[in-house]
Amino acid sequence: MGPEATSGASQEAAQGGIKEKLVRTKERWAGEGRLLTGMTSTPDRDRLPPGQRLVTDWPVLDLGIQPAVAEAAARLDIDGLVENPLSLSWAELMALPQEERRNDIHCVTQWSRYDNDWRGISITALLAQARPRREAAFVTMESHDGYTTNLPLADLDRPENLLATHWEGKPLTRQHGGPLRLVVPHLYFWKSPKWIRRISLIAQDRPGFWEVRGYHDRGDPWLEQRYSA
Ligand SMILES: Nc1nc2c(c(=O)[nH]1)N[C@H]1C(S)=C(S)[C@@H](COP(=O)(O)O)O[C@H]1N2
Ligand SMILES: [Mo]
Repeated sequence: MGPEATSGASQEAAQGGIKEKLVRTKERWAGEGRLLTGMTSTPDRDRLPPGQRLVTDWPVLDLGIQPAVAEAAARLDIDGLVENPLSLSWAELMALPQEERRNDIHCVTQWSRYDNDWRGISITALLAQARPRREAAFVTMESHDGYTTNLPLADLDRPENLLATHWEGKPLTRQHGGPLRLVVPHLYFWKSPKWIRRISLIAQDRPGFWEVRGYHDRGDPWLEQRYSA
C-alpha cells in the first residue's frame, strides 16, 4: 500500500505491526540508564541539551505502525475535565487560524534537529475554547496507532507548542505523523504524539506507553530526564 492510499470507506488502515524488539531494547536502555551523561543545563545556557548530537536529516521513530489517517477521518477530541468538550473535524480544524512556529527537536535516543518550521493550530487557543475545569492538572493523549503519552496541563498549554499540519511548507507526511501531530519542543520528542486523535484532561497523572516502560514522566532534555529511575 502506498503512502497515498488513504481514501476509501475504512479511512484508517495500519501499516506494519509493533516493533516488539525495538520496544524491548528501549525498555532495557531505560532500566540500565543508558546514554546518561549526568550533566544538566538550561535552554538559555546551551541550545543543545546534554548528551545530544545534531542531525540534519529527520529520523523516523515510532512503534512500527504508521496509520493511514485520511483527512476526512482526522477528528481531534479535547475532552475530560473541560466545560466545553470539543470534537473537531478536519474541516473545522482547517477553519481555525493557521499559525507558524520554528523550534528544535530533541529525541531521547540522542539526536537533535534545529530549526524545524511548522504550520498548524494553536493548542493554547483550543484549550481556551475547551475551558479546563479547576481540577484538570494533567492530560493523556491518544493516537491512531494506539500510542499514548501524558503531560502536565501546564506543559501542554504553552505558546510555542503547535498542533502541526505542515513542516517546511508541505503537509506533514504520514511517517512523521500526518495529517496532524502535536509538537512540544521543550520536552523530549516522545512527548509529541504523531497521528493524534484525542487529548483528555484529567486530575491525576496517567503514564503513557513509554512512561510505563521506564521513561521519565516529564522528559526535560536539559535536566536529562530520560528515564524514571
Ligand atoms: N503516535 C505516535 N507518536 C509518537 C511515537 C509513536 O510511536 N507513535 N513515537 C514518539 C517518539 S519516541 C519520537 S522520538 C517521535 C518521533 O517523531 P518522528 O518520527 O517524526 O521523528 O515521535 C513520538 N510520537
Ligand atoms: Mo523517541
